[in-house]
Amino acid sequence: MAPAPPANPLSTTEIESIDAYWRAANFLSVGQIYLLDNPLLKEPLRAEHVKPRLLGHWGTSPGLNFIYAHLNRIIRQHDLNMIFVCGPGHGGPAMVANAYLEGSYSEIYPHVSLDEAGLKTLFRQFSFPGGIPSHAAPDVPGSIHEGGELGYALSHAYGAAFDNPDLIVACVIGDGEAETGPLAAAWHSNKFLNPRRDGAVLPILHLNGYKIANPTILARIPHEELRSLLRGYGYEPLFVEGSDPTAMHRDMAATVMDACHRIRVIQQDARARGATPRPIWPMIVLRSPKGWTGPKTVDGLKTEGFWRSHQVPLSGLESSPSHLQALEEWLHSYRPHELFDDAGRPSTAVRATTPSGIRRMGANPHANGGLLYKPLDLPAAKEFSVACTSPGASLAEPTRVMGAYLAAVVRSPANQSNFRLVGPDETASNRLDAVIEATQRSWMGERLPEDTLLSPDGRVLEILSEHTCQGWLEGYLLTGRHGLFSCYEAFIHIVDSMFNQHAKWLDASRKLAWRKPIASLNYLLTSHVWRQDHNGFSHQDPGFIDVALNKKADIVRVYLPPDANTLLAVTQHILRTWNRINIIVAGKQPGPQWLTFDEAEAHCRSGIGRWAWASNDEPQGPDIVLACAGDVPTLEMVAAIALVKQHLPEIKIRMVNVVDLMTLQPGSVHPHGLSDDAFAELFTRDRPVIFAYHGYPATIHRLTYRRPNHANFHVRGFMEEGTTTTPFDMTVLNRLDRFHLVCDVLDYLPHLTAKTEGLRSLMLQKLDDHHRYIRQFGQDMPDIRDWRWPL
Ligand SMILES: Cc1ncc(C[n+]2csc(CCOP(=O)(O)OP(=O)(O)O)c2C)c(N)n1
Ligand SMILES: [Mg+2]
Repeated sequence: MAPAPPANPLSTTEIESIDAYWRAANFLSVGQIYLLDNPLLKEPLRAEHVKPRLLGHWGTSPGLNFIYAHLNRIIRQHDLNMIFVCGPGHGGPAMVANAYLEGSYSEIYPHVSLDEAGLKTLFRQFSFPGGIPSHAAPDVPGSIHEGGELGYALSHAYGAAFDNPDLIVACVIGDGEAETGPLAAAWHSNKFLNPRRDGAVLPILHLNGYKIANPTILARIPHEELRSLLRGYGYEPLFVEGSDPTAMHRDMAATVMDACHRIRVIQQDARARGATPRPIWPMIVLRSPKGWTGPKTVDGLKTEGFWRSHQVPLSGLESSPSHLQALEEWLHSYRPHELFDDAGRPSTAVRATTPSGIRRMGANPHANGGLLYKPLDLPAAKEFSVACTSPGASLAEPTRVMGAYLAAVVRSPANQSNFRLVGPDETASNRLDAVIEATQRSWMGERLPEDTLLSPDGRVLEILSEHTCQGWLEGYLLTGRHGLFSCYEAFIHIVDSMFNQHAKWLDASRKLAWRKPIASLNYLLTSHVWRQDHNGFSHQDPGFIDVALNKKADIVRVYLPPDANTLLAVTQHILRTWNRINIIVAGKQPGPQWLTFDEAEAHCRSGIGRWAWASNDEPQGPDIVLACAGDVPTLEMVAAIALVKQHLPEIKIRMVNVVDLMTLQPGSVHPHGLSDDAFAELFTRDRPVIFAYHGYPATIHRLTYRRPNHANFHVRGFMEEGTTTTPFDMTVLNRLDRFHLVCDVLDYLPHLTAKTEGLRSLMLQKLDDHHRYIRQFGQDMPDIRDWRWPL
């Protein structure tokens, strides 16, 4: 138990000034939702002063304002370095109101000045065409969390706190949000937070009792059950409950002080003694009415302290004089004339309660992480490359090679608090274990003598919650650091929606000059569709790429390195990029090494290219183009080419490998897209193209449908045929194997029919042999397992 905090009851004057601030923030929240004009109510309120469409969320806002006011107080009192993660991001009016009152808003947006004209702009712009969104979106100073899609506040908060020893991340969690799976898992982040090295998270469960139209679960379980639940998650919940403002200010001030005191004691203890038993961190449960201080009833129906206050409690104002009057009374209840002077400036009493400079939560650089961005110290990837004396002569496990490189990245003293690897318990399985050996896994839980590579100081974060992994990494990146998320390809779909949200965040952020670029969100998707033959159908899904392609072209990159050296070159590249989402799909199983490191690097730079050693189309040009993207499709295509060359050497083949999928899109759509001329140069204007692709065939068509020669594209890929079988059989089931590919070549070069029937029968025979062999012996035929590029 932490020693009692110093007694510090709020004086009457302090209560008055904090209440004035709260009233001002509430007034500004209501004003933003409702008013077009007459911001200081200098005239009687008329319907034309009110917005024609009322869009926003009132219910959560007074609680958020209350919390913000009290955090401001503790920041000022102890000069704390604190940011605010607003789980109920629909409380955008509150976030904006607070940034405005503390002055950070007008510094960034001078046209929203601290005067009457600025107030009018502030009100008008909210949820208004050409104005600002209704949530805690990137345009809100101090926000790293939009909160539109609920569930990620706590994992974002912890991500921000890792490796930021001085930072306290206050994280408001809606009691509805707390019902989501991602939020439930994120409570356990405290098992990974090291008080010696990391900052603190102060969760504040906002128990306002309701969601949109329902009570919340946590508000309707007995007090003791809630306390036990939160204690079970490893927190000491401190309760602030009630609705009387004066009593609540007093309680909240004491509780916030208690919580911060406990945090300080935990940190001092850990940092002075060096010991790191897992602390029981404090958290706050704020039980206050939803829509607190709003209309108590509307049309006779309970509104304050009920779900009816969630959005806009009073509506239809143009046709309802009584609602208009209720709004006017509601606004006047905050006594705006005491809070703003005649010119519309917040009063001295109100302004006196806010911190100054970068201690203001809207101006804290951690919430604009690009300001703190330091490039990674990257070792030369070439030193980690594998020998390649001739194409396909040697084998390598691509992700193991990448792992050795990442281990060097985490070992670099310059990167000690600047890089994290996250994953859902698959880092070793994905053969990145060198990173774990270099730094260990982060673990604050109990450790047994037989445990290996678990340490409070470990920098690899593993929790079996893809949501939490993603949230941590996003929080880490948004506060200016770097990282990589490695995941089974099929299960990355679990975070499809989080990916979407981050892509939207990046898209909106890059339009704001004041938001500085942050490091890219990097995914390594491995144990991919073609190498999950042991786990079967549930583990076979290449569709994340398609989710990613829906996002704006300039945000997303998809890399399909065909071998270990190319994976290494891509890794080195992506770790230097910013404001992107980079997706690498690469296998972990031993595979042929096709390119030297220098060739791989050049291949990555162009993103696509003809592989001369596999082609025989010069000087006269190809009869057919054989293209591939992905390590397994590349292997099968190269093997198919070997068969064609052996049996029909007169066929002129051009082999094209795609490592950067975005090169296929027109240059007008994606910055990496080839020009149409360059595309036609590679794929010709009239030759058949057979394309062996890692994922769903339609994706290649989608990317190339406007390209010259698209009508001649024939794509093989995953056809949703999966099961527990051999690796080669997976390709056969989906007609991506070398034998089917040879048949495709024969099909699309019909003038060769007379000479090719023998080869076709041989291929069908091979497929038949394969079918029988694997059923008899349980593994692939030796000439498949031991195949090497022969030429
Ligand atoms: C994942 C997700 N599901 C549904 C919604 C729709 N939604 C918006 S606000 C809300 C209720 C939130 O309640 P709570 O977290 O208690 O926030 P409060 O407004 O009460 O502070 C819901 C369901 C959402 N935004 N995100
Ligand atoms: Mg709620």
